[in-house]
Amino acid sequence: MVDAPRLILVLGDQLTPGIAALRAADPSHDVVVMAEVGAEASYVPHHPKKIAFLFAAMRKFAGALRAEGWRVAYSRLDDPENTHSIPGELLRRADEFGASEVIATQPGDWRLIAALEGAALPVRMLPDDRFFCTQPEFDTWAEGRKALRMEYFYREMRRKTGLLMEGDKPAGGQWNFDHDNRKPARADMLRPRPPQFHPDAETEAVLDLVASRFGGNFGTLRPFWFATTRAQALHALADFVEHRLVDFGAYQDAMLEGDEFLNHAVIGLYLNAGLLTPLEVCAAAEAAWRAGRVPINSAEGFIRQIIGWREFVRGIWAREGPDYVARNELGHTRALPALYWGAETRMNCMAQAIGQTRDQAYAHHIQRLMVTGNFALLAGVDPAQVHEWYLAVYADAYEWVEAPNVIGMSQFADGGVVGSKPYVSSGAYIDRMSDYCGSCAYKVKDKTGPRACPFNLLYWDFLIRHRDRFAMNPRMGQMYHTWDKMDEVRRKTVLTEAAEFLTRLDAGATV
Ligand code: FAD
Ligand code: DLZ
Ligand code: SF4
Repeated sequence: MVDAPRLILVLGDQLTPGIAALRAADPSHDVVVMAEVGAEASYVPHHPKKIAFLFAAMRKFAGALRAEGWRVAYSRLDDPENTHSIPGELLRRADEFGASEVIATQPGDWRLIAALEGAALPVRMLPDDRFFCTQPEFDTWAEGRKALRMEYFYREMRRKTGLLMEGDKPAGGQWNFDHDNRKPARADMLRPRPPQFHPDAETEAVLDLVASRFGGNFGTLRPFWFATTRAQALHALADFVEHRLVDFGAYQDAMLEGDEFLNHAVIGLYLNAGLLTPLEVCAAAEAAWRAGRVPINSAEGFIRQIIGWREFVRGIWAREGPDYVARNELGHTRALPALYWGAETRMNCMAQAIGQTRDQAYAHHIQRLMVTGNFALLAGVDPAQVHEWYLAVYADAYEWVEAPNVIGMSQFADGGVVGSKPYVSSGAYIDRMSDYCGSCAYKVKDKTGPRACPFNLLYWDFLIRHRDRFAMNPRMGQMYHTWDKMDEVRRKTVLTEAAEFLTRLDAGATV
């Protein structure tokens, strides 16, 4: 008698040929299970472009596995037998193939880990080893430290990977070149944009499906231009390294109206779905620097995002556990304003960041952190609602990477696990780094009055509401000092106008 096959689960963000579950499988015997299911497509109202990207990439990955000789049981969303959950599809396939065991790679979402642990058949979950740093290594690094700071972790990762190292010294004599970065950008019609991939017939079929099932979700589906295969994603990477990496460092924090991508790579969605590996991405950037095609501040700044921030947040997510997404250290309870879902706003920075999020399922780091994230934090929005919004609207969003960035870095709802102080700013920062303020209905220079920039009002309101917590923070003392020196009438006006603004926001007025 032939042994029963095992089911090899490959999730939508596990589209990597060498992923742990596939490595542990026997292609001549086992059955790969992939499934488009309602539960995954609707745990948050994902942007239609995100769903289409994943379904198209999943279908093509399944085709590539079949071409290599794998047996793949693929469930399409509209298969009549589809049970619409991952455990349900595993049970159905176990019945179909006489399998009694599942091999999976650990999902990047505690909800799905719990679902697999509770499945009515045994699931062997292997660690996801597509990261430079294993979880035991991260835990060893974190053990006994008073605070976990990315910069020190990053240096360990440089040493471990050997990226941008000269012997045991950092290339160029410094670990971090950010003092050369953070320049505002000027509008430039000739700035090269990321390549656009024309949908083929298979992707078009997915687009029709997504339009009919998820057309009501926030977000524009067409034109759809994302890469959906590894070959296309590699092309997108090469295009970035050739055309945009050169000025990545200088303009990584800049924001410009109508220029959604600037010098960013726009590869997060490919990395997180598994179409690209972090090593090949970093190696390509390092090679460009060694060949003298890009400066060290750009290569270093870019590689730091990947072996530093990306690995750091992965370690934090795994270490902090399932309750992390429910943390709310600052006790914020305001409902997420309707403008996040596209309701009209007079704040040009918010309209720009949210408008491009609707159209492209993309905003770059500083838009996420210093515009939409900053506003939600200053306004005291419930972090769980902020977390769900970010998880839904970005094509690169999965809990393991989104939650530490939102709950931690952006909303300070973890009380300082990810960052040492909250990322808050008045309108001045946005004005310095963007061209948004020039065409805004508000005046960034106005601190009070009918056209005062809401960020200016809410900034002080936030700091004063949380004075007990932050006044002793050495990096924030100066702000309280500035407030205390302000004229008393002015201080009162700021707080009164901030309260009025928040009342209008809660009432659903266009702000
Ligand atoms: P680039 O700016 O070109 O950077 C290159 C790569 O570095 C990215 O593709 C990404 O893989 C990595 N990277 C950069 N910053 C970070 C970071 N802080 N954490 C992890 N990786 C990073 N990134 C996600 O991948 N998914 C998310 O859901 C996500 N949510 C975020 C929410 C908030 C509030 C903030 C402030 C940041 C978030 N980020 C998230 C990080 C960052 O904004 C995106 O990785 C980046 O904008 C993706 O675009 P890009 O590929 O053009 O990145
Ligand atoms: C995000 C997503 C969506 C929209 N749909 C599916 C799906 O139908 N099938 C699937 O296997 N994965 C999907 N995903 C990705 C999962 O939600 C993801 O694997 C988990 O959130 C863990 O990161
Ligand atoms: Fe945003 Fe204020 Fe500038 Fe308007 S004035 S774009 S609200 S920062």
